[in-house]
Amino acid sequence: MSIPYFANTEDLNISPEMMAAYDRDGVLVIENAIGKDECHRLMRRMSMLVDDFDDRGQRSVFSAVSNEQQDDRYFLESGGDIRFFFEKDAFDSSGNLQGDKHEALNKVGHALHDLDPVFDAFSRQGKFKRLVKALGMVDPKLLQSMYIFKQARIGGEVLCHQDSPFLWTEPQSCIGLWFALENATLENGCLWGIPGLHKEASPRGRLARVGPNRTEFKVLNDQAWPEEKRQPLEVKAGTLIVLHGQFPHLSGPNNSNRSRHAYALHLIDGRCTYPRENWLQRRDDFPLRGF
Ligand SMILES: O=C(O)CCC(=O)C(=O)O
Repeated sequence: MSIPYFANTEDLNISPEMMAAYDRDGVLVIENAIGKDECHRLMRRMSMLVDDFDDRGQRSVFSAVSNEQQDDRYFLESGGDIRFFFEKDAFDSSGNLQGDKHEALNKVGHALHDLDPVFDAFSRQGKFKRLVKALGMVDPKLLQSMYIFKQARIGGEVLCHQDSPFLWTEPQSCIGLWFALENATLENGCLWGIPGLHKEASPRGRLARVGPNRTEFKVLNDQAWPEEKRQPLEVKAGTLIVLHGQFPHLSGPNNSNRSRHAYALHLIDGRCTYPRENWLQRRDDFPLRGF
């Protein structure tokens, strides 16, 4: 059965059919969840943040083509900051940035929703609060935000993964809200997912800090993902894809000449324990906030 697409009902109200689809598949696709004006507002704001970013300083690459950890401090301390990560193919063989910085970044994260007024106002809308509460979150906290560029031609592939291993809580509670800011197609690297596997007893792995600047990905279940069951999630700009923390998902490389910008916000339930070993930590003076 293919993953259904739902039209937005007023203010993202969740119908019993939507609830049943999320429970069955671990993913919920809601078209026109945000307006084109909102997409453009976030894109314009990001463009201004990139204008202000000095690309001659820190140059950290983000790649999601293996479980290899990103053990640099720039990444590990990004949970409480707005940091910029490049595509690996943005550099030539001598390490020089090729082209414009606006077309070289992989993502910006991970506290846009707390530190930037435009992303804060977007992320803390009542309709998103009602949505995650309807899906069972009692005390939603906004943990992580990422602006994902999936650049034309160099936008890297994201291997099949779940989000809970990276945003572990006890018990598990992570939900991802992934907003397409531009059309996402097979050509420019739309999301894909494998429905139903979120019902497994536990996430298939866990990323944990094992030293001050060192993390390790511990495999808890080494079965291969049944990739033959994966389904493409081609969507129009303005669509929201709600991802259960244990929903396996991926995206292909972008070989086209069109970018595929997206904004992803991850929430956890404040009633759950958030371990000190998680890679993403915040300073004590910068606590997690809800809506
Ligand atoms: O946007 C993508 O290509 C991947 C996003 C993703 O994996 C996530 O938001 O968890």
